[in-house]
Amino acid sequence: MATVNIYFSLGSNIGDRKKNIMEALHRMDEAFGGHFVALSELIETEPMGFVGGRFLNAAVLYRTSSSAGGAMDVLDKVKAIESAMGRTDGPEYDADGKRIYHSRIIDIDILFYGNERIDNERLIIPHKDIENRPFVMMPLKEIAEPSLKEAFPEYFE
Ligand code: PH2
Ligand code: MG
Ligand code: MG
Repeated sequence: MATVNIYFSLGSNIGDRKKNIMEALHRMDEAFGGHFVALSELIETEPMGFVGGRFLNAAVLYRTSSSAGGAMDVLDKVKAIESAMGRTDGPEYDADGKRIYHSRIIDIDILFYGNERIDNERLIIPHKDIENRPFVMMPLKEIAEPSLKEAFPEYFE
């Protein structure tokens, strides 16, 4: 069976952060039809780009059948999990078009979807700015397989 590797970043800075991340993983296992392949340590980080509580961040790898729905379907699934867990804020921008961030129960971001590069109104992959976000790159480097480093060496040198 042909498979695709999907790397995600997880973050929570409201409530019982560890429980939120564990619940997200449980829901992702269900949504993607199997247990994750690799999970990084959960690291505590200062919020970057806004004022709020400290985060727990992690990276996780799922391997799904490549005949499943594709990246947009994965996006729909993680957005549904965020909503089901009580996240209400949508993307918001300031007058200069810069993203405004809010504290959140759970954030699930798709970092890489196989070797695909995607850029549409809803989804940019590889995820934007990750090379400048230690809270993404530190956990990701723990779980990145050789195939990811070969496909995207610019993130791992
Ligand atoms: N997510 C952001 C913005 N800033 N800072 C930390 N430490 N962790 C995050 O997950 C995070 C952030 C946008 O999604
Ligand atoms: Mg995010
Ligand atoms: Mg997000």
